[in-house]
Amino acid sequence: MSRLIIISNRLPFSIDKEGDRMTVRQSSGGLVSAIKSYFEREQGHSTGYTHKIWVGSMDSSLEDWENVQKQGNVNEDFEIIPLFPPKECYDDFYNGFSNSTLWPLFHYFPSLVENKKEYFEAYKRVNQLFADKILDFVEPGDVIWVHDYQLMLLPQMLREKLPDAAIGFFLHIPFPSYEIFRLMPTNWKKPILEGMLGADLVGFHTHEYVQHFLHSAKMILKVESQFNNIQYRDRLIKTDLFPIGIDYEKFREACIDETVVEIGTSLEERFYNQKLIFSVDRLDYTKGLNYRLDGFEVFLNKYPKWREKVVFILNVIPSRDAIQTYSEKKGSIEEKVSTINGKFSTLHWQPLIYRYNHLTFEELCALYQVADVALITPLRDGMNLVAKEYVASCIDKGVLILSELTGAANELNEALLVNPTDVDEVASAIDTALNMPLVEQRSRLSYMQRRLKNYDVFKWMDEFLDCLIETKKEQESVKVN
Ligand code: GDG
Repeated sequence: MSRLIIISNRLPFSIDKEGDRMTVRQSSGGLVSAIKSYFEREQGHSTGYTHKIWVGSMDSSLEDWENVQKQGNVNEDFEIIPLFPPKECYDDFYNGFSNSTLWPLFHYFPSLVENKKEYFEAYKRVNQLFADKILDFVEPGDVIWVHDYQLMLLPQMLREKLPDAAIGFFLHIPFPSYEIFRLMPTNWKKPILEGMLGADLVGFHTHEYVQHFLHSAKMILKVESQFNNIQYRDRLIKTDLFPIGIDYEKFREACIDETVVEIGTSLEERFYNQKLIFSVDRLDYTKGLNYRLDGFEVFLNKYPKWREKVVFILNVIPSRDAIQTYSEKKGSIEEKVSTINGKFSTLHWQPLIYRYNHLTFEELCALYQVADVALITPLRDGMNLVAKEYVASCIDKGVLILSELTGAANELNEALLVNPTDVDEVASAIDTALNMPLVEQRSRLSYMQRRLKNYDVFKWMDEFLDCLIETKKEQESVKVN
């Protein structure tokens, strides 16, 4: 049995320091919850890996990390190997190249892209630090799985030193069309594609992202593909779609959790006789929050019969506030929220409840359960797990309004799919959702729930890892023949 090494930019927790007291705070986020669920799954399942290791960077010092370990505050089902990149270069790597160059470009916001040489230099440097760290402890037979856009150069850096290792790479965000990808300077886009092709298996959420990647590889690196397989530098590399799932049972079990039920009941009492619309997103321009608020405003204007009968709970999670575009976004959302509330509120009713804070897992599940409608309308999203979690959490009612520009829209066809920039369409979808008979709601939910149950996060990880091992075998048989 081999060891599984997961590599992501961040570890699944961070350290909070209050004087001498250190506490470990679990991070939220799609990648973290997916892999943690998989690692924690032991009862009745076998992951097939005897030893699991998670490598990621920490924003605390080595000293804090050692203290937290001494205090026995880290109690995970896997070994943790932290990396401490120097602060000055981490900033250009993370806020710079990762989130001001790659993120806007890959989400089709080319006007927000900042192309700065020092950002790319820092990106290379941090990817190399990850490579050096892994090369320190990797052993023959280890299976290496690199995650996401912050580490696109890493597979090739590892391949140079580990020609036979099993290396997988998964991109959690969209891979854009060639016409967008080619906007990146040549001396960056080539190493990025080559970096990804250092892996044996390159995975994406959707068929479109796979095709976009293959097209860019063909146009930029002149490599041909056949049935999603690429022959590059004498190596066979596979690409395929692996749409990430959720821990379906965890959300179903939360439906009967005492705390979740308690919070849900108090929400129902508070909003007695009113319909609830809910959304939760990181604060990000890709999430389409301004358009969503415009859509809600048009809805209140066009369908006045719903005034005083509907409340929209908009929960926004603080994110990347060191980047100017993000901090500006916060101001414009808050302005719009207060305009809508100022315009439509009565003495007894306020249409929007806006929160800028994290929710506990129990609060999140309770909101999923009591919400009559989830309004999830990103302008682009690799997948969007919130949509899947909402559907999984609905018991006997619930309508999902989902942007057709999310990866999740491919699987959740029974949702009301909308173009997120078409505010009239969003407004009319809200009205349709609120009027939808319960029988139809349940029927749509049951189709989607069946799909989410069958292809959950465990299946996602198993399929990716099995495919990686199969690819290694195929490479061997090609060599022998
Ligand atoms: C990438 C891609 C892709 C959110 N707020 C709270 C909270 N969450 C949890 C949700 C969900 C996760 O965070 C967010 O899921 P996303 O799908 O939006 O993923 P990201 O991590 O932002 O990003 C995305 C994903 O990777 C997976 O491949 O779907 O397209 O951008 O699990 O439940 N959890 C708690 N409190 C919150 O306030 N407890």
